[in-house]
Amino acid sequence: VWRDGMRTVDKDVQAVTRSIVGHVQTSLARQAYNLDNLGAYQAAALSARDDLLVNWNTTQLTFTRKQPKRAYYLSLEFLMGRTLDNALLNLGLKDKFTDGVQKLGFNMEDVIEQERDAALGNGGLGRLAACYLDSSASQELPVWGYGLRYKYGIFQQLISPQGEQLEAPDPWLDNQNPWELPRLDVTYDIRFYGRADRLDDGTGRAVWHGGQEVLAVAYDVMIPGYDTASTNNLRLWESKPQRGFDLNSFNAGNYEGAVEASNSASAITSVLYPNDHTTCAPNRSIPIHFGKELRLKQQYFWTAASLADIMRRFKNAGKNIREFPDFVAIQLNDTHPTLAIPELMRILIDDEDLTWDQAWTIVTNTFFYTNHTVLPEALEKWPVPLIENVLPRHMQIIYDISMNGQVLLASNHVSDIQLTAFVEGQPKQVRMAHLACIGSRKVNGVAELHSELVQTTILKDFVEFEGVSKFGNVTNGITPRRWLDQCNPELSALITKTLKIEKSVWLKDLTKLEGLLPFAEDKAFRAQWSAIKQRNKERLAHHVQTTLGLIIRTDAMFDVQIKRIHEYKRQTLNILGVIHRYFALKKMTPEEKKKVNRRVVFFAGKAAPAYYIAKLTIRLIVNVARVINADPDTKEYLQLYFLPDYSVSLAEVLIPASDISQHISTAGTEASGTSNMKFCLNGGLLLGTVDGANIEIAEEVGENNVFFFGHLTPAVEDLRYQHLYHPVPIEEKCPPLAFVLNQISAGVFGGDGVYEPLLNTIRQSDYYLITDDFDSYIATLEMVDEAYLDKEEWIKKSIRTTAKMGKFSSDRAINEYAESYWNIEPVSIPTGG
Ligand code: 26V
Repeated sequence: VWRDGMRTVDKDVQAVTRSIVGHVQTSLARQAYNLDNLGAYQAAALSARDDLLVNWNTTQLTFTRKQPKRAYYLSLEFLMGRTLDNALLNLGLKDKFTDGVQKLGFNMEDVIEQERDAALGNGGLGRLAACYLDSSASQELPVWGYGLRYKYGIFQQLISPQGEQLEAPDPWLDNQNPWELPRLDVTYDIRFYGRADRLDDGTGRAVWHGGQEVLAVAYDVMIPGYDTASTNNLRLWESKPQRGFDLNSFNAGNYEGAVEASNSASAITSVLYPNDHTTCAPNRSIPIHFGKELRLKQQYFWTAASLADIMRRFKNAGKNIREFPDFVAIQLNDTHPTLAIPELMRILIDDEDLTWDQAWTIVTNTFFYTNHTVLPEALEKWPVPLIENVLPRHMQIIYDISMNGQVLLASNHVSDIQLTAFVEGQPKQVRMAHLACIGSRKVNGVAELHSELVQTTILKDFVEFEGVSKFGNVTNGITPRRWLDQCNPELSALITKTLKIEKSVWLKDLTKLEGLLPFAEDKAFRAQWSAIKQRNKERLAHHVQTTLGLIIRTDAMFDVQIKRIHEYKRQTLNILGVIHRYFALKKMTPEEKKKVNRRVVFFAGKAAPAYYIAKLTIRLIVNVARVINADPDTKEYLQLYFLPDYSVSLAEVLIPASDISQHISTAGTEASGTSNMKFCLNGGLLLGTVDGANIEIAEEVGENNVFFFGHLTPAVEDLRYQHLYHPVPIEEKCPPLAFVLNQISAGVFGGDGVYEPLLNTIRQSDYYLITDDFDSYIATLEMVDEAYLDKEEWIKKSIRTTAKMGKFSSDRAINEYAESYWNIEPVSIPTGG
């Protein structure tokens, strides 16, 4: 029996237990009576997978039959987190499975916790890709993801007794992965190095030959939509040596040579690169060359395999190559897949015999490019000699694209020929954002302010040249399925009860949350709302106690900053604020302290392994925590924790427990932010700068429900200029901050001078404007305290915030891409399997 296109009601609890026990015996080859939690998880996952597979098959069959235009989301990162809970909720089977595993003697929460996160991403960019896959499937849009199947995801973070970050590999595939389907029959040969010889037949074609060939093998991950049978696909590539690789060396007795060739092929998809926002060392002077070639090979391996696969599917449909853009849209998630542009040119010219102009028309109608940062150190540039060596044919094509752009310019009487000369510098480098821009149909940023900055800074020349209509904005979004229903089940249930509509209605149209607004005035409702927040704090405290052995008080405001550690995100501003508060508390009389708002401050986040200043920031936080939490004068009023190994599943516990969260980047630096949306959706208030999506959140929830501080974007450049040419000593500019810095230097938090390089970034050029924003930050923190002490008013703000978050559903965002960019439409999937 199917309901609304879903197979749910038919499957009773008995059928669930039967299926799970069946998998215990036949798939796991174990006995049900001595099963542990891990075994129960594996069997439950395999059972859920059976249900997903039925829907997945129907969906793919429908696409093959109907041949709709499809969109492909190319992303080097997909930060999926855990799958079981999400799959069961989307299938509508959570309750049945909860009962079923209980009948077998297990607790569902413990079973769910056995799953390791799929952590194939660094942060916001990768998690955004995961949210977009959920929304695409939920809205029955024909969208496939393409990425890499890294053997090791983002490193595991350990904190040493000194407070240093240590990195350990993340062997996430060690327990087998029930969510992937190896497609050993879907493979492509990918070439590297060798030579590209232009044919002298006047066609511009070339032959690329020799070098190394590596095999790409497909692994498919099912992406279930919510409350629909529609189940999309995420295809991840693994690199392997070709069969019969280097047989010559092997036969000649050169076993080492043969093994080396094999290792170098497997190396391509062995590990996710952990440094987001840095293509070179963060001190902006020492470029890191180490590993650059492997990263380029990752990018090409993945784009070439994906394009070959897309092309094969297109051709199987029997269409003419000129119709390619009518059936295929390809979204470039940042510049990482930009090589797809010269690669498609290569296929069309060298393999399909098209002319340059014919090929260019197809390419520029197929690709769409999303920019995710304007920070100069994060913009990808590849040295020409490196590309020439690894991808000789692509370097020729890139030069041709650059030259053609310039011919066009000259014929348009544009004087500044430099414009599209995106191969520039000494040594020569290719600016990938420029290549992505010129090769795409449209370009977008990820929040209003950011999209504006893209058009006025890094791609300014292209706006003049190509017209502003090529450029747009799609403000990021988050899936309310994972980021409310799954992570905060009690709040989800209260919302459903209060709105008096089915859960599936508001989860698919999040603007329905506005119906909560009148209940902000309802005292009994407020009591329920705040009781849930309290239980979520206790759930977090329990989690921290069982995993870290720390006792956290829950009768305090929970203040959270969780994100990658980076100077521009200003965790330093936060920790300096904490230290300031600590000394203020130390000076208070017992009477004064009684009026203080109790605070527990949480940090979590990873630092890129080579990012020295970010690692020092972690060390400072950990050591300040050690002092503050042990100080009998203050520990009742202020606690501080750095929770190690931040992940999607840790976020799912932290976010629902937060009263306030901090998003305090220097204005103009955070493209959007997405955790800001997650906190607000869960009724946490926002303390932030006028940056990224914070601005649009404030527009929605009203400025009186957020806490804003700090200088605005237009002031930033001037302030930096002042720092360099008219520096004012901190003692004069900001005495409270000078005091805090001096205490750290004096060793109050230990360290024996280790923090000096971190402190000097502030004392010297202060690129991220800590000295300019500190006073308004402290003043705003005091306003937050005051507001929190008025409990009823605070809860009202919390309810109003959740109620106005409808805009930030990733369903809205993905619809904007589908309609205004890709031109694709939903395909309804027949029920029945
Ligand atoms: C850049 C690089 C540079 C080369 C080495 C590896 C690597 C890996 C990732 C990146 C991407 C940096 C851009 C990024 O992650 N941007 C974030 O995107 C989020 C989703 O749009 C957005 O919410 C954040 O504000 C933005 O920082």
